[in-house]
Amino acid sequence: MGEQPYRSGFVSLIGRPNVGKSTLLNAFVGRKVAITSRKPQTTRNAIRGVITGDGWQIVFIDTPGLHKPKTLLGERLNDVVHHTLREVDAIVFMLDATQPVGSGDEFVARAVLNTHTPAICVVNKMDAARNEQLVPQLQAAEELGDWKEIIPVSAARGTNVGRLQGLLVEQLPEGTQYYPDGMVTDQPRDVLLAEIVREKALQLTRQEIPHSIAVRTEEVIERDDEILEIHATVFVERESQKGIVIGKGGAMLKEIGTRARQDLEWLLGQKVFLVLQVKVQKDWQRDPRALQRLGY
Ligand SMILES: Nc1nc2c(ncn2[C@@H]2O[C@H](COP(=O)(O)OP(=O)(O)OP(=O)(O)O)[C@@H](O)[C@H]2O)c(=O)[nH]1
Ligand SMILES: [Mg+2]
Repeated sequence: MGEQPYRSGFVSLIGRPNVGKSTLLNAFVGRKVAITSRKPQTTRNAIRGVITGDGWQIVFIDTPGLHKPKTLLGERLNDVVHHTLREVDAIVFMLDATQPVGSGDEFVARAVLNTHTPAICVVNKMDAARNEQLVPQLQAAEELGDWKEIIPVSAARGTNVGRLQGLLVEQLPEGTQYYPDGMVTDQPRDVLLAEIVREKALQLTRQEIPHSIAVRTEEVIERDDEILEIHATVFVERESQKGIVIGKGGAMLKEIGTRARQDLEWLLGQKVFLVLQVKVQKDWQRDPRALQRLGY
């Protein structure tokens, strides 16, 4: 018997907003590389997460939820999805087990099937669905398209994530190892820092504010006392939003900072001193130059 060839490839996670794509990415790599939240359109960039096994490597590409765009930012997010769809070896198409399959899912399914790339359908959040809900959902998934497999998963609990990984490895072509052993993401550190701050801001704000928030890391200082000093700016679109994000007597901004610092210290294994400021960048979601400056 000859040696097994090395298998490797790119797999994108696709679905409408909030189905759990980023949660699944984190479950695969075993670390937070993508932020998650209950608010739709959390993810704004194609984030790579890598898992390396014995004789294989999967490079996952988490994508923004595909949706009907209302702003230039929304259009950009959809462009990111369509772009990644063209360059992957396999696709994980995701549905939410707790939500009826609707036109949003049909729209995404069509985009996936049009690529003629092997696609596995994941029905996520099985932990939150009753059996009477899950069975018809799996049937609805089958009617949506011609999937290689349909598998119920709980990204939050890790149920069936290993099985899904095995199915994906089978789809990979022969290839080379793209990333060194142990590397789980190519996301620059400064981007991850800003994203963690944005995640906390999303958790603590509501209505239109989560969509209006962008965060940029301004400066990171490795201090002599081993503390990592991070300066970041939270951008909002209007003066009124600035007041809300800062909060009464600065309480909101302080809470965002405390939560972010705790996560960052845990992620980096280092003490962190986090300095946040809030700035208005008027209507940045619709402004091409502002989008560019904010990395979108
Ligand atoms: N109960 C349950 N909740 C989940 C599961 N997976 C994700 N969630 C929750 O669903 C919400 C959305 O998860 P995300 O991972 O941010 O979803 P997403 O598809 O990346 O969303 P966008 O980036 O906005 O497109 C979060 O509140 C998650 O905690 C799961 O398996 N079970
Ligand atoms: Mg996401």
